[in-house]
Amino acid sequence: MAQTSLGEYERDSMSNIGPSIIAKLNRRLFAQPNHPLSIVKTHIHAYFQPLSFALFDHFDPVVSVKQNFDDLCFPPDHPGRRPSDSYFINNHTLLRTHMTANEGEFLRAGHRSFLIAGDVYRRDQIDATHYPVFHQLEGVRVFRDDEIHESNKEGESPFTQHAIKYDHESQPAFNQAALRTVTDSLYHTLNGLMRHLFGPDVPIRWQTCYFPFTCPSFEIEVFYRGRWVEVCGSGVLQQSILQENGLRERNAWAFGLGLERLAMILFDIPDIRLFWSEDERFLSQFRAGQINTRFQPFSKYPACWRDLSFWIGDGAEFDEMGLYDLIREHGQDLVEDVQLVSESHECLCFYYL
Ligand code: FA5
Ligand code: MG
Repeated sequence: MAQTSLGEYERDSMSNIGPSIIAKLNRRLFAQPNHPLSIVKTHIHAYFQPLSFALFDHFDPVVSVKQNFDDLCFPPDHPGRRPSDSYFINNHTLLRTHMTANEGEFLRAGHRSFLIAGDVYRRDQIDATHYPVFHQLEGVRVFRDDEIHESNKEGESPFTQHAIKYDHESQPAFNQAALRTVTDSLYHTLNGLMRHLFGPDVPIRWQTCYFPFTCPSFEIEVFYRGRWVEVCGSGVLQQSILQENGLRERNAWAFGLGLERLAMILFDIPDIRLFWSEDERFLSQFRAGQINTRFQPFSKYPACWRDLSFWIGDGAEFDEMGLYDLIREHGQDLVEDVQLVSESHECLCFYYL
């Protein structure tokens, strides 16, 4: 993928992207195989691979207003369209606010089961679970007509009756069998993914919600550190979107996962800002393919190592506790660890940080 550069775009009264966001545009966290976001992405792909989903990533986050909003049935007054909520390059162009913006081009290229992952940008609140740049992994599955069947009640998701009752009015071309097949498949596929990621014991819950481009729509939340964290939006794609992209098929589901939030829960990473850290004390904790890592907190101060060595005269006693007191007097609590690294009969060598 070529470097993203905003220099070639005209600016106008909608332009609102500052240097701190521009600095994030080409960071490519996915390009680091040992980065926790890459590890989560790869682990999700491993779940979908046997289901024949292809994964695409590394593509440009610059999209048109048409791709990000118009084509996805966002109403004209939707808050996401405002410069207060999204990062606009100009009146027609912005940094995508979700990966759904790229769905259409993959549908038009003929893909029917696919994952697309990338960086997305939103003006958002400041706290440990929100950041103006984050990563989403989107999945889409289009159903052939011969895959629609009257499913047996046993496998039916708790939301299927809800979906049938309320949503065939807003999507009139949907028949009940289609709605049932697609909703059940979505429910079982994403529940399976949550178990693949978190095992059987982590509590998850589903809620109905609203997206302009899906109906019915659902969110998944995971219970973590005493509260419910939203990790996924999903739903049955509006049939008009499939038609606009030239598909003969009428039925599809889609979902969008927040990769930072999944990685935070999986690895016990307490703050979303850590994903942008270039500090080895963060990066060295994670290895490609390992999902059982638990994040070990480290100082918020940059690492700073010092070596000390002492020559001890013949017959002299070395007062180790005296040394610790001396270091504490000078360095106070900034000194986090002091270790003896080598010892000979006349020399002691310590380092501290
Ligand atoms: C969407 O972005 C929809 N495009 C998802 C979707 C796709 C729905 C396909 C239906 C079909 P939402 O705004 O809820 O939905 O974001 C999806 C996930 O991204 C959230 O569940 C959350 O895990 C994550 N997320 C949202 N905002 C932030 C943020 N500021 N920082 C970190 N993660 C975020
Ligand atoms: Mg949401």
